[in-house]
Amino acid sequence: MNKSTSKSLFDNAKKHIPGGVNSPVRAFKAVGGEPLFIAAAKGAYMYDVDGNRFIDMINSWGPMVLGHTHEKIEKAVEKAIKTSLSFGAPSAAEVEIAELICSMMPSIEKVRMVNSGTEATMSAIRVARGFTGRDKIIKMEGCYHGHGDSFLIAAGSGAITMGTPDSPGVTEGTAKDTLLAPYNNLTVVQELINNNKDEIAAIILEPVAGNMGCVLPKEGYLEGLRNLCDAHGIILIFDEVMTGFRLAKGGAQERFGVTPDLTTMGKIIGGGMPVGAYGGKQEIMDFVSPQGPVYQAGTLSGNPIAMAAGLAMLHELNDNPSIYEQLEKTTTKLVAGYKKSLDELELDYTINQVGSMYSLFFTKEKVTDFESAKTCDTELFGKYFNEMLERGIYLAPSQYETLFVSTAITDELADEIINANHEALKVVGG
Ligand code: HOZ
Repeated sequence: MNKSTSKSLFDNAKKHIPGGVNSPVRAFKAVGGEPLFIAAAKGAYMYDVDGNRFIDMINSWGPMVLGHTHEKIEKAVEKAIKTSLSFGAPSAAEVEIAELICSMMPSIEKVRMVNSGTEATMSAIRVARGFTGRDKIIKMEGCYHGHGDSFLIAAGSGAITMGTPDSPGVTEGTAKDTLLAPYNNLTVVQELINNNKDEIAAIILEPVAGNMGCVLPKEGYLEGLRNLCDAHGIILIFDEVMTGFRLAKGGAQERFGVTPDLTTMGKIIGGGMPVGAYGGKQEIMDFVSPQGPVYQAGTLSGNPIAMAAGLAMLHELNDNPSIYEQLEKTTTKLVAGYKKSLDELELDYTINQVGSMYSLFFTKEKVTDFESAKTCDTELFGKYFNEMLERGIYLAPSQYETLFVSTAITDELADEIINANHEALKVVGG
């Protein structure tokens, strides 16, 4: 595969951008090799600057649930661009999208737009602290909630990949307010609550973890957290940046039937554009300025282009519920195809799947938390990633990420992916 233009761009990028990339996982450090620079994407495909074509299995880390440059979203953006690129003042689209989000996610009575998932989680925690008058939060090991200081403690995603789950630069004072529990472990959460009586403002987690690979909540886990929060006056926050509007219209909370107090959302509500949001119960959200005392603001919040893209995306999902069945069917087919190859080649593996999210872990352990995720053979994953890339399949460049299927993956493309997967596995493990 010709990578010469990507290579020279990367050489140049390293002179002016830390590590040559604007987000660490993209540097391909966890898989060996150098990043490809992307020139365009349409439907199921991404094209790099050297003219190579890939079936995209990341879909901008989730939001491109309808594939890239969906016609309706593209048209909505074209129309909005003619009005302005930014108002910094209220617009009708903000009202419409807020109403739509509240109707799709029933636990959300009021919602505030921000510009990224990181902003959403930082703001949600501040509101939870302001509302309860408490400082501490409980976070689950291996969950990733963006790069806010409070969350860079045993953090997943690029923080694991780069070996900095506890980042330098986070003060001891901040770190001591973040208490940790293993994912899927209610006993430790109960102990933390007992040992920090009336001090815990919030429990935050990804209801399906996507940043240590895809890890599902065990039966009763989310319900157990809900009960503990109710019993102790703690705010339950679901980080649905990945799962929101993807696992169901109403996200993981609809799929698993557990209602959080606050929800954080990300790029999918901007149709892939830089957007985030947090929302939840009215009595909590009314603590946000200017209604209440908790300050949070932003000129770009509710940006008209992002709102137009988000509205087009959410309307499409809201009006076509069969999309979710289609996504799950395709993903289940992929997973079945993978399993057949892995069994045939007698490789150690675990595959976790929920709806259109899945991960292939190179370990024979069940992956239910950060500890079990760490039993994976990451070296083997790196080889497998590169073999898949050679065969035109673009995976997330780390064992500790999730793959996201889009509606643009047809039955034929699914077969192509399964075949490529078989060939790649034969090379690395056969
Ligand atoms: N932290 C993101 C995935 N969990 C990756 C962000 C990016 O590189 O775009």
